[in-house]
Amino acid sequence: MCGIVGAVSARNIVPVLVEGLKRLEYRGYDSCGVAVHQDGALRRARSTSRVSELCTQVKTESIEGGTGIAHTRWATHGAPVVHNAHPHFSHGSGEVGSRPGRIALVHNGIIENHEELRAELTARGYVFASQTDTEVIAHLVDHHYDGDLFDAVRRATLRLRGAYAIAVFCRDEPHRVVGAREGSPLVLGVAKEETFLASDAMALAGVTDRIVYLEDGDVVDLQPGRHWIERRRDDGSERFETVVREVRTVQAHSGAAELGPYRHYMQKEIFEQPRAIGDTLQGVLGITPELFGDGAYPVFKEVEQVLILACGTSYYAGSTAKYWLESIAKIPTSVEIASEYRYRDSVPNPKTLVVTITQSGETADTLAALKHARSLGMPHTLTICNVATSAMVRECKLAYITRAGAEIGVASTKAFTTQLAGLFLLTLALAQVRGHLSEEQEAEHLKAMRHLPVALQAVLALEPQVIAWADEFSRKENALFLGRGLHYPIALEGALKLKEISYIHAEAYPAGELKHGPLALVTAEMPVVTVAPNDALLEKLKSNLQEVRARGGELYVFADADTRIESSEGLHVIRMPEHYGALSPILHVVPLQLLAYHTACARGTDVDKPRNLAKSVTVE
Ligand code: HGA
Repeated sequence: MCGIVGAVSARNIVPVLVEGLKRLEYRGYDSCGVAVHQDGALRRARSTSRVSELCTQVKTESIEGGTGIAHTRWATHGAPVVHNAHPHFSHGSGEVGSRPGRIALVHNGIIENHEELRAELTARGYVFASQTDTEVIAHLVDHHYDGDLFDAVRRATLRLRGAYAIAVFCRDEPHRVVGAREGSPLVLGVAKEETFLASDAMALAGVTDRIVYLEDGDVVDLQPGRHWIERRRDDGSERFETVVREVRTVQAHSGAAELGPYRHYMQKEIFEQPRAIGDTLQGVLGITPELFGDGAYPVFKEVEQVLILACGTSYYAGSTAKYWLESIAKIPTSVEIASEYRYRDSVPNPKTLVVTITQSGETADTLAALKHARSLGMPHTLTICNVATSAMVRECKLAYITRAGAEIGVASTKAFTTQLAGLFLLTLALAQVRGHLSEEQEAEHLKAMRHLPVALQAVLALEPQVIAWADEFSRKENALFLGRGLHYPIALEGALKLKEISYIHAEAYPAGELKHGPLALVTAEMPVVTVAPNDALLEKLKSNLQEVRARGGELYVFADADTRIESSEGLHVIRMPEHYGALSPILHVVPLQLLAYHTACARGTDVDKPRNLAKSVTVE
């Protein structure tokens, strides 16, 4: 989702700001901009095109300076047009028109009380140049400014409701940038004679690997080579106190990973799954609760149920895990969409293991749901997350870090399968502690898990067969996905992938539900994709397939090797190379990813950056 980069330095920092934006580009955005302090004034360039275009613009307009901020925006309030792009400048009364005000600001998040603040600031003579919620912050900082930007930002944040990460500088203080965060990620980059700010350490790869993770309520003062952090006290006093946050050395990883022989990052990431799963399981020599952190054993022993909180693809990983947790670990499990859970009345049980699933660890809805669960008196928290340094990992007591590596494609693939691997380990650990895992069963499951990278390679070899189907799919406008049991969430994930990147309307149903409604939709124009593993429900699923065929529907079946479903008129079968028991969702989702990918390619969509979507959803 949208990104922030800021810097104070003695050198011209514009190339660093633009390079930082490029590293965050993969997350999706609809406009971008940069502002610097130049010759005693604020200067900026903004664009609704790509960052490369912004780069040309800053060169043409000779925008240069040592103090600056930059932003990629994914619009929440106000259309994606240039005048809504960040940075925003304050326009004080009497300063409108050719003379911009003195404050420049970028923001990630949503200001919930923006209407009230806008009315108040308008009454004070401030003139708004955009429809964004963000612009109120620029004016508010200006309103509180009395020669000390740090103080003005501190005071302004006390008025803000909602979520924000901001970076601000002022015309009257040429060597200073101030940042603040509440609910949206923000990090500080420390270097010898310069200091940086970014929404993700990845943006600073190449300039510094010394990172400070800011926390909610922090306001930070950046000057060349030094910084100062204060935190809003949580005693309701509206006072701030100085804090020292640890400077960590992080492994510099670049978002701009090489594409290699692949056409898109999504394709590359689909093909990286054998490696990603292998890395995620590396070091797992046996099942033990401590895989999830010190102190996991007493928690696993105490809990009576599991509550999984997640969004999007991660929610489907959680839905798959529910089948595992109830059948293998015999523990009651519920799975909730994070944004729903936090706003509904629920009945908390303190003996619940609250499990959050998030690729980035910064998903605003999931973080808020976690805090809600905790506020209801459920202290046992665990996350399955791909980013060890994320807010979610810091918030949860226990964690399993998946090792998918940076995922650039907006549509998640390797993050999903590695989440499933982490959730399967969690199932086994809970089963063990609850006395439902014999040593023999443990050894068998571990053997199957270790074989996953090889099994995944064999599934990836199906790509040419999937491409042949994708060509037909690309001419359709609707598709139905069916699955049963633990493959129902896989059908949901397959439909989501197709929607996200090919823009074909797709829905998934548990196969048994077909006759209760969606069968009415089945015609020759509605391809029906079915995940048909050879499990206990196969015979039932075969009847459901007949129901579709009898109505002239075209069936596309991913069948296990030993199912006796043969291709015939209107029935297309791709045979999966192996039958994989409980772990088969990890294999079955792969051809669905490939189907979505190649269908999108055939339709010519922007696969890695599908319209309206963004990676790492850091706003509610
Ligand atoms: N609400 C602001 C910033 C949006 C954002 O953080 N997107 O990820 C806007 O609409 O400009």
